[in-house]
Amino acid sequence: MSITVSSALSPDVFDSYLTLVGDGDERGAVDLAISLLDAGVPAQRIIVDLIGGTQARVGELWASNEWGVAREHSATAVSERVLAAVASRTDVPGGRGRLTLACVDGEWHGLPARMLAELLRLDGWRVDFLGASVPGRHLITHLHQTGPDAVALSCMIPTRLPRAHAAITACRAAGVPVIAGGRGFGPAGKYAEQLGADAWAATGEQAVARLASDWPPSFVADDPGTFLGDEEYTHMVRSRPQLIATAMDRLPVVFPGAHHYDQAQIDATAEDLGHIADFLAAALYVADDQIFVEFVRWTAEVLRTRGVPVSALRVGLRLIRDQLVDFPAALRMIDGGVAAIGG
Ligand code: B12
Repeated sequence: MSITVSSALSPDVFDSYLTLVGDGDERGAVDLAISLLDAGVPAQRIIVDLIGGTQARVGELWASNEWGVAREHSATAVSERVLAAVASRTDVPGGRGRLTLACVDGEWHGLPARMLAELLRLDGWRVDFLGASVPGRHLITHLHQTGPDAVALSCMIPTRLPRAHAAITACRAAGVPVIAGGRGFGPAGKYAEQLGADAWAATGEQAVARLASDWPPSFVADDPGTFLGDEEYTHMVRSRPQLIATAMDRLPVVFPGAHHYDQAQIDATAEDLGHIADFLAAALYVADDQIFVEFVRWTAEVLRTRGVPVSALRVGLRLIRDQLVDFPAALRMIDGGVAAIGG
């Protein structure tokens, strides 16, 4: 395939790439990306615009139920290989310093972090990429072994914020400044600041610019303490299994259709209740109702595209709410979520 630079990232290229990853055509997708590189398209544009842009589209196709989970997984796996192929064909000078990049414990969105790793590498950093879901203590061990200039911490979903806080606190205690990123840190990175990160960047390219121009940071965040959770948060975390088990027991009483659920439906329901508990816990941790309200809104939309009535979500929320009558902030958050999906 021969592509000129001017038309390199035309809509046709995006369409072709989406078709290739949607077909699980690893070879074709790699060939397309390499032909772009050969035509002079900067690796950064392939990473951010083509791979990143396509991943966003993959997310929409999954959310609207046009693509199943397997197709999303396959497309993501192909893009991981494309990213690796692009990286292996780019030489960079190095010399900026050494940096550790990790996803927060329980955070499985490894590809956005990997994209950032390659962008930083292209800018001359030596990057130790630790991948998805890195337990805090192993991250710290790695810091002691390698002595990096910075830690870049990726968090794509807010449920991981309490773990992000623990990791940020431990990194700073080890004397290594932290740059945080990923949409889990909230609009304009507000939770990154709240949890004591030294810096935040919205995108990989902004992170590259920030680290190139102003590092180590002149501004040092206040230490917000090692734990922000209050009694309600602690209760949510400790009683999570019980909350879900009780809700599952009561489900057929308030939702008779559940009597006929097969095992897959039972598992899916328990998983959904788990998400309710996890998002509620995260919202309590940073004391921001919006995390929970947005989650409820998003879940209602995902269920709607799958033909599941919003009443099913209301039932789930009520089953959890009934068990939290002594917890005013949790009740307020659940009520806010219910109101967001129309009472
Ligand atoms: C692929 C994917 C997955 C895959 C990830 C596989 C992998 N190897 O990465 C799997 C299947 C594991 C997955 C699981 C889930 N996912 Co998912 N996933 C996606 C999807 C479709 C693409 C992710 C991606 O590659 N994005 C591409 C890059 C380009 O995104 P980006 O944000 O622009 O990345 C840049 C910045 O974030 C930034 N950045 C990232 N990290 C860092 C770090 C630092 C330090 C800095 C400075 C910057 C930075 O730099 C990146 C490069 O520019 C997104 C949709 C989307 N729009 O992203 C959903 C998405 C992220 N997932 C979502 C959800 C809800 C989930 C699940 C909870 C689903 C579920 N019900 O189980 C689980 C959670 C799993 C977990 N505990 O982590 C939501 C998150 C919404 C939210 N914030 O609450 C999204 C947004 C989908 C959606 N619209 O609803 N997912």
